[in-house]
Amino acid sequence: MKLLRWLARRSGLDIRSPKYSYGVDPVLGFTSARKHAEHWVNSTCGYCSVGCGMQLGVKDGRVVSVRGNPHHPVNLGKLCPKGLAEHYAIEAEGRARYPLLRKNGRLVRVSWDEALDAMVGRFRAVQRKYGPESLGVISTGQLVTEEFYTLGKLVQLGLGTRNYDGNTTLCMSTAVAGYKRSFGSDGPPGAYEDLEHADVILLIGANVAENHPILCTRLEENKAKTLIVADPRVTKTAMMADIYLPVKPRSDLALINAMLRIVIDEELYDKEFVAAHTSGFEELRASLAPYTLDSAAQITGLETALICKTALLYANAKAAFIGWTMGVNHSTKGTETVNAINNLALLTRHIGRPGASPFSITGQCNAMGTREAGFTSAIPGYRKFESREDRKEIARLWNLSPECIPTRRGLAYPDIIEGAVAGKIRALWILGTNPLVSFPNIDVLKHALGNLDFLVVQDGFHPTPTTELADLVLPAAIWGEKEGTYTNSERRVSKVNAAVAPPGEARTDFDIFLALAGRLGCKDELFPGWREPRDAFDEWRRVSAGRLCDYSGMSYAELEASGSIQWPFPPGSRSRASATRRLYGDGHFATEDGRARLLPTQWVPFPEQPNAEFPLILNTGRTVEHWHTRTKTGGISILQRMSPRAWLEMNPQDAARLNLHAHDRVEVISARGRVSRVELRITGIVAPGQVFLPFHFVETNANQITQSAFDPISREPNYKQCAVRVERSPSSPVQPHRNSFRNHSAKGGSP
Ligand SMILES: Nc1nc2c(c(=O)[nH]1)N[C@H]1C(S)=C(S)[C@@H](COP(=O)(O)OP(=O)(O)OC[C@H]3O[C@@H](n4cnc5c(=O)[nH]c(N)nc54)[C@H](O)[C@@H]3O)O[C@H]1N2
Ligand SMILES: Nc1nc2c(c(=O)[nH]1)N[C@H]1C(S)=C(S)[C@@H](COP(=O)(O)OP(=O)(O)OC[C@H]3O[C@@H](n4cnc5c(=O)[nH]c(N)nc54)[C@H](O)[C@@H]3O)O[C@H]1N2
Ligand code: SF4
Ligand SMILES: [Mo]
Repeated sequence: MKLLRWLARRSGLDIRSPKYSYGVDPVLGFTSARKHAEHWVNSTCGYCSVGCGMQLGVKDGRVVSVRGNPHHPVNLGKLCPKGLAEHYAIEAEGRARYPLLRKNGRLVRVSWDEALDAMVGRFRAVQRKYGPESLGVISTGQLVTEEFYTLGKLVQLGLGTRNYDGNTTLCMSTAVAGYKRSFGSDGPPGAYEDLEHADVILLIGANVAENHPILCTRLEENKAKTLIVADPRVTKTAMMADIYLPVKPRSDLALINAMLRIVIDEELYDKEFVAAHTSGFEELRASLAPYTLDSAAQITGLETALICKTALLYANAKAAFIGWTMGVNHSTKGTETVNAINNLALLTRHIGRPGASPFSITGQCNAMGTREAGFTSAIPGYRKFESREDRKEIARLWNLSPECIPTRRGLAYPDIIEGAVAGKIRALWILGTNPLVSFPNIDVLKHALGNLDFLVVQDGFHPTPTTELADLVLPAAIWGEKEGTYTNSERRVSKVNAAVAPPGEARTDFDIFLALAGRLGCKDELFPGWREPRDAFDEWRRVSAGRLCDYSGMSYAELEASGSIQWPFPPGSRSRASATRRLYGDGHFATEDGRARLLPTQWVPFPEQPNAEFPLILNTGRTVEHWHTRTKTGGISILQRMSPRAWLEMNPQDAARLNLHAHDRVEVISARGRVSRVELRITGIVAPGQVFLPFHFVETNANQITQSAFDPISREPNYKQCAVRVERSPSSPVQPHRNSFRNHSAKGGSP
């Protein structure tokens, strides 16, 4: 009981309140409050891509509680701390309630009619003056698939601009590009249950213990595995490993290439599979010449014996799984690193079998949905802009002439921002993302947004650092207030349901899109008779038929009944239990010749190496309690109290050299700017020469100092390395920061 009281206090819960009964979550030891709901609504968690099944407890028209859905195959009733507190986001302070239009420099409340008229009027005026492509749109991985499908058609065909991308380019575009290059299509080939079947699991730059916590329960189920973790930082996940590889920042590509060389030199590869199902073996072999054990040891900082051991364990495993996330993707060499990972899986045939997969763990709840249906970097259904057949087919499905379908994709996210800096993008619509906190090298972004004629921001919260700069703010419903589907990292489609109505005059993104289509005069052509998300889902099922991401056998009724379904799922597919199929089990890939491509890759040092002025390497990332820019979690006291502010991790050797002490306030300075008054943590979690800063906190914004360097193939930012120096802050008293976004207004979580 004492422990319970302590946990409750720490979590901001009043344990004495008779309104609550308390239970300790069996997985995380987290105390959960179960208010007495009148009824429960099945849904899916709206944070990370694990896609846990949830039930929202409703009482008197409010969501008073959530609990894990015991029947959902992903989580079997478990939830992590963010999931357990997600309902507090619905009533958190700072929800956007009314459309706001800037008049005489101030945002003032207007009607929806005035808001949408202003948006269409201004967008069309800009497009008339500067051309259709002077309009840019930046979306997200956090809407439902039905909304992504609708938005894609609306932007590409209704608004008529190709310059449309999402925050997924800050996140998953590297994995998408890597999969397309190696296998001919996007789509993670494996399933979460592979974590239970694999005998060797290699996690590269993936801190699942903080960021995909429920996946850890899968890892724990598998007692027979050897877990290998490659991360420059001794994360909670690294602490779970049997073998920890403390790689130097951005040296993974050299490590994997050395492993590939060992696999080939020792003839540990599957010769039959390679001959029958891949192309490019000889070019790959030749490209590996520089990656001797000695050179790899020098680049990675790992002992040669450790590299050897890792290669042999992986190659000799019955089924080996490689999972990666942002430690790989957030790099100018990200796509090539994904290709090297795929090379390794292909040579050893650790793909398409139970336990065996090269698996991108993904990030946001529905990053997969926008990849499948979103019409940003591909035509819906993983169709290619460049393919005449694909364009003809989609035009036929949509009853349009093939000339309407763009023949190439427009600008990627960073290039839209560059376009605004250059004055080519003149109006921008940002929805479901908060770039003023999340985009690298923020000053460039501020400059870009300052250049625009008109900025629309559509968000569930206001003010946020981005809505504050808007000319028009559109208030959106969020998770808990809307219906549709999410796809998780293992291609599992789950139903999302509304438990309550949105606050004030906020509307679902879906409703906003249809209202805009009406005003643009394209509603009847693009969305004939549509009224609800189900209409979009039904069309998407037809459009996805026969594609890798085939939804055609699914229905809302079946999703509700079975909890979730993995694609591909054509009509007549077997029941959910037996539908956990893997891609490429037959050795046939989505390339023109059906063979997977073995691709040569080359390691180079990361841009902006440390130097005399900026001697430390800055790594940025996440913590379990917070979600990205904290619009959702910053107002939840249960989470905010656990992690109230940013910190900088520094190795004791560096701290001693700089004469810094634990809890000192420090300045973190790069060639682009500084982050002020961060609390110093002195810890061996980071190696000498490296520091780590979470990016969640706008008042100490890591992206004030990160660099504008992007992967040339995927356009993903190099968030994980830049050169900085650290100094003790001047000992002035702490001033409340102008932008200390909701740090002092945390509500929710306490009864
Ligand atoms: N709690 C929480 N969970 C989340 C999110 C959140 O905001 N909060 N966001 C979700 C989203 S959108 C995403 S994309 C995922 C991200 O999930 P992760 O990728 O796990 O998250 P990060 O903390 O960004 O980075 C992962 C790790 O990469 C390591 N790393 C840095 N440089 C290198 C390198 O050169 N090599 C290697 N091997 N590793 C390196 C970092 O030290 C860090 O531990 O999390 C999702 N889940
Ligand atoms: N330095 C550094 N920067 C990073 C990263 C890093 O590791 N280091 N990680 C990058 C990665 S992987 C990611 S994914 C990005 C994430 O960066 P962002 O996308 O900017 O982060 P979020 O806070 O998730 O922003 C989502 C926004 O959508 C709003 N919202 C929520 N639900 C809805 C809805 O249903 N409709 C609408 N219209 N709005 C909604 C939220 O209030 C919030 O403002 O950050 C990137 N930035
Ligand atoms: S692991 Fe991810 S999906 Fe599951 S409860 Fe936590 S945040 Fe939600
Ligand atoms: Mo992400």
